[in-house]
Parts: sequence; C-alpha cells; structure tokens
Amino acid sequence: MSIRHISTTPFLDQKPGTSGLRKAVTVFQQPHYLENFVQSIFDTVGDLRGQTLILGGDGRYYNRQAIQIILKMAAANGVARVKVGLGGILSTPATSCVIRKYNALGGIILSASHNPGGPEGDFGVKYNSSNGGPAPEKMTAAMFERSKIIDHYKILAAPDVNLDTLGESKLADMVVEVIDAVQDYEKLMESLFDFGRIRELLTSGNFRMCMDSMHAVTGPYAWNLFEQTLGAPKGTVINGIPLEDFGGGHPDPNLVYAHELVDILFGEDAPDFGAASDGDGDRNMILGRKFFVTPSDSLAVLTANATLVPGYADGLAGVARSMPTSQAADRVAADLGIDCYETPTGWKFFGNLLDANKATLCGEESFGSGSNHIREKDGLWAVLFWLNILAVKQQPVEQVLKEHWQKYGRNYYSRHDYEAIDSDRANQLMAKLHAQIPHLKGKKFGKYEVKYSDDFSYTDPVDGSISENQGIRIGFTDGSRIVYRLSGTGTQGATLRIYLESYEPDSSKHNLDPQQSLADFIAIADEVAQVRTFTSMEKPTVIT
Ligand code: VG1
Ligand code: CO
Repeated sequence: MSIRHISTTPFLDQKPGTSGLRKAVTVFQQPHYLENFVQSIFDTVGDLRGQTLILGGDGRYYNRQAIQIILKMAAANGVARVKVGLGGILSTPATSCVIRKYNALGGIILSASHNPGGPEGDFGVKYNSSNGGPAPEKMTAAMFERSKIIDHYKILAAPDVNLDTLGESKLADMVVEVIDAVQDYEKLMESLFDFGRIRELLTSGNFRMCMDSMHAVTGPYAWNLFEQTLGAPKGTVINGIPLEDFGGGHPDPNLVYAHELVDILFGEDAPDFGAASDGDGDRNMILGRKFFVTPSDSLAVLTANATLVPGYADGLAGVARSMPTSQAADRVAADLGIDCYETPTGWKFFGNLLDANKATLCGEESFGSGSNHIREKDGLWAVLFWLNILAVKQQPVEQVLKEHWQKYGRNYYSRHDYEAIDSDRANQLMAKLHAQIPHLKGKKFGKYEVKYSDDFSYTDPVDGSISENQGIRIGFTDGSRIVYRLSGTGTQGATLRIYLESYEPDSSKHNLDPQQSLADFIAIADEVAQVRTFTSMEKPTVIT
C-alpha cells in the first residue's frame, strides 16, 4: 500500500457555514472536491501522528464512498487510529460523546443534517475538536484559507475497508476500528436520567409515546433505548430504519416535515407524547397530545425543571440560547438567579461556555437543545429529559406548559422562512435593512415603538473573539422582537429567516394561535424589510 501525492487545484467555495461545509451531493462528487476539503482539515488541525480520530455520518447517500476516501487519506496523513461507526453511521451527538470518551483529537461528521438526502440531495462535512464540539470559527476560517491555496493531497492506494463488521483492521500503519456507538451513547444517557422512573412511566399502561426517527440516524439508538432498555412497546419507534434518502422525506423535525408524527399526535386516540429527530440526530421536536411545544419553550421548561433530573439535580451553572431563540429561558434564568447567555446561531458558539462551566443547558429555536454532557445538541437526550420530567411530575405535556406560562408569562414565537430565493435579491434586502438600522430607534408602528435596532455582534466571554453580522434585530419597548438573518446551511440560492417574538404576561391570553398573536409583527416585518417585494413571494415557504 503506497501513499500517493495527488496534485489538485483549489475550489474557491469551501467556506464552512453555520454547521460545516454543506453542498449538493453532485458538488461533492466532483473529482478532488471532498479530498481538497478533507486535506484542508488535516492541514489545519495540527500534528496527526499518534492521534485518534472519530469518523461517521448520518448514513445519507455518498456517506459510504466518502468514508472510504477519508479513511485512506487519514492513513496517508499519519493518523494512528480511526474509530468509525458501524456501516459508516454515527449520529452527531454520539460522535461528540465518543470523541470525549476516547480522548480523540477530533472527529469528522458527514452530514447535511436536516437537508434532504439522495443523489439529488445534499451532503456535508463537519470537523469537531477534542472537546467534542464543532470547530470554532477561528478553526473553520483557517480551513477555508487553506482550501484556497491547496495544491496537493495525500491518499493511500488501498482496497476499501469493511465497515460492516465490528472490530479492528489495518490500513497501512493505521488501525481502523469499527465501533457500535449505541452502547456508549446509552451509558451516557443512563448516567444522566432516571431510567427506572422512565421505565415505570412507559410500562405503566396509561402513558403512550411515539418516536419518529424519520428514516434517519437515530433509529437504532431510539429502538435500543425506548423499546429495549426502557420497555416501551414494539412499534414505539416509527421510521426507525436509516435510509440513504430518508425515504424521500425531509428529515427536519418540525410541524411541516414531521407531518406523519403530527398526524398521529393530533389525530383520534392520540398518544400522550411524541418526538422526532433530524438527519444526524441532534435536533428534536416535542409534542404532547394535540399540543406542540416550541423549541424555545422547551429550553425554558428544561431549565425550570432541571433539578428533577438526576444529572442536573445540583442545579445549573447557567443557560445559553442563540440570539433568535425566544427570551422564555431568560425569564427562568432570572428567576433561578443564574446567568443567561445570548450567542450567534450555531452550536459552535456554546462550546466555550460549556467548557468554562458558565452554562449547563443550551438551546436554539431551530429544534436544538443540549447540555454539558457533550458539545453538540442532542435530540434523544431532549426526549429523555422530557420523559424524566413527565415521569416525576405525572402531568400531561400541555399542563406542564400551561403552568409554566402562568408562572413566567408566555413568549409567543414563530419563524418564517423564505427558502431558495435569489441570492442577489436576498443580499439587497439585507443591505437595505442594514441601512435603516440607525433610523429605527424611536420609530412607531401602530402602538409599538422601536427601542433598539442593531446587527448582532457577539464577544465570546471566554476567549474574547468577536463574531459580527449575526442578524439584524429590531426590539420594541414592550419586549417584542423581530430578527432577520440569512441561513448558513442552505444550498440553493438564499434562505431568509424572520424570527418573531412577543411577550404576554396575562394568562387569560395564553391560548391564542401564535400566527394571530404575532400578526402585527408579521406585518411590521414585511413593512420594514419589503419582504414580499424582494422575494416575490406572498408568504413564507415554511412556518415553524
Ligand atoms: C440552522 C439553524 C441553526 C442550527 C443549524 C445547524 O442554521 O438555524 O440554529 O444550529 O441550522 O443545525 P441556519 O444558518 O440555516 O439558520 V443542524 O441540525 O444542521 O446541525
Ligand atoms: Co442536525
């Protein structure tokens, strides 16, 4: 087996976005495209000799081919050992768990998360560092710089590795170890949650749940956890077999794309609890019987009830949320007397806060929540957290939320996405909005007055690094907010996200449809940014 040095020329579009490099499969299939980026990662992360890397993906189309290429490149670059998921599959949270558990230098996750898969779908590559979390911006920026000047990569000429049998084999001097991370992951969950109580709940006969894995990566983990270990009846996990194209679905757990689960939870004889996870297993949606929990509220409820869960019984160091996430968690944090941090969108910004023990729980409005147990958001962790709370409180999901709102008030919340719009038009819209920032303060829209307006900038409290241009915020004197930003995970044109939030302390007004209670702000958002004009769309493509 010989090491080949292959000459290449740079691709100029390998800038990692919110969560790694994400492109259409066909882009990654271009000769040298994947190799260039992987070599750029290897050239950036330091000396690989003697090191262990973790490698796996969400099982989408092109996962297997990419794993073989990366293994041969790792061997040629002097890596000592790669632990790779069985069949090349690892969920994002399991990868984070395994990086930490085995003191690996880092890991490569192959996923485009919630984007559709298949030959016409998307693919992605993400690097996580030794703390198990997504590479910080400084590192992804260095990878991008490297990718712009790369002129060769190294790869071993060798036959493919068998990924379907557990155990070790060799690629030249490198050990390839095929692992089953389901056990590692389950052990970690068992150390945090009261499995005995959750088992009692799930086998009591008067509580039913449905877990939708959306034919993505969590199937085997969920089946093992819920149906094997925790005693839930067979059939509790639906769409549990990971498929290369997610069964043609869009593995994003929200009310639009997880419609099969939504139909079950809002249908006749609905179960008590429903949950779904995304392509790579880091997102979650929580439903009660005929009831939807917004991700922002979910973070607030987990924060308020954390001490009911053994792993968090001693209380929380703090909580962190991404800027567009509603301020519901802030109210709980204030009540608990703990700090609440506001970070830019994307999990990489939580890593320093978790490492420095400034925050224990983190969450994003995009159906992501997690804690200091790993350095990624974690879909099944959130499901278990909810089950643990329900098992202790012995209340339906809806009642938990209603009592929460009674105590803290309700933050009505919605996100409106305009997908696949023309990039130039999207940039024009943002530029025009940007130009208005200095003039909005004090301006009145009906009964609402603008209190502040800015382009969100974040200074990391741990390392002092500054991230600018993270989204335009318009805040009103009554606490309501409108936020605009362009997606950093889309692959077609641009996606405009508009985040809307208002606060309602009066519990007699807690049962409104969010679209109705936010109607004034939806209109203001359009008036200020001329959304319909710039997008040529009458309404958003997705509302969550
Ligand atoms: C989206 C979400 C963001 C999330 C990111 C990755 O990014 O808004 O909150 O962290 O996806 O999630 P953007 O830039 O498109 O808004 V996942 O499940 O891809 O790892
Ligand atoms: Co994801």
